[in-house]
Amino acid sequence: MKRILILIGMLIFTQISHAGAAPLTGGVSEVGLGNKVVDAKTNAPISGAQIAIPKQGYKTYSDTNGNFNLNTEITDDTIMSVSKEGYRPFSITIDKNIAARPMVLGIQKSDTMDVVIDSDMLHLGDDNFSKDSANSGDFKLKSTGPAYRKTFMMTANTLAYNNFLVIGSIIGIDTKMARQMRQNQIRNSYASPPEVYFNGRKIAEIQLNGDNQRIKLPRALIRPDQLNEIIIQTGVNLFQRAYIDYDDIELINLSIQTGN
Ligand SMILES: [Ca+2]
Repeated sequence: MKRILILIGMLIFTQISHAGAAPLTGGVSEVGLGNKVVDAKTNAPISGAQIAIPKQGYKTYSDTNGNFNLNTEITDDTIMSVSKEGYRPFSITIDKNIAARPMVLGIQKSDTMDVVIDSDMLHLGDDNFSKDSANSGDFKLKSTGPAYRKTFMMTANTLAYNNFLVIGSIIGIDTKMARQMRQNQIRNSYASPPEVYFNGRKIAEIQLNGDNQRIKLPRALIRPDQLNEIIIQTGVNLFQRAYIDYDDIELINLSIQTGN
């Protein structure tokens, strides 16, 4: 089986530009203030976008100038999502430091070919995890078990394009590589990577946590004008032999997008 290594796109860093040069009132940095949602292409401010911290059940909206404040405390890494009709669901993993500076979030207009598979926060695993796990502070949802499965339609004209499964954000992966990248604090164990199946074939392993991960769907596997199926199976702790300890992970914003 061909192993496809998915690296975190640097996209997140292009999409968040810290407008930190302009100090806030009095030069005092106040957490969660001075953020903005803009159109990624035109930079025009976007009003009425919903900004959510799903783990906290926190929601707020951008004002007529696209501005919003996060009136909630961010401690550990957590997923923040932005949604607005006509735009692709957007999410980024933020932490205390990122939240402390003004964030400019560029969101993209949705494409008519986009297929939104799921925009809910999903928790895969068994609710048994170490506090040192990557982003463990973020786990609040009950796990739906070790695998996520969903069917969706793909039209015949998608065959004219490259199609990608896009995962908006994913946290909690405790692979060896995630440990090497210091995405978690676990010293003495690691897990196998989550696996992605498309129409019954494994198409990827996800080694790292991150935002906007894109997995190419092999064209030959696409079933045009029929239901297609995606399965995401979380990994297992490779150092726990007494029982199966699934790696507890969370992800948000699954979609199919065309691209290059
Ligand atoms: Ca577990």
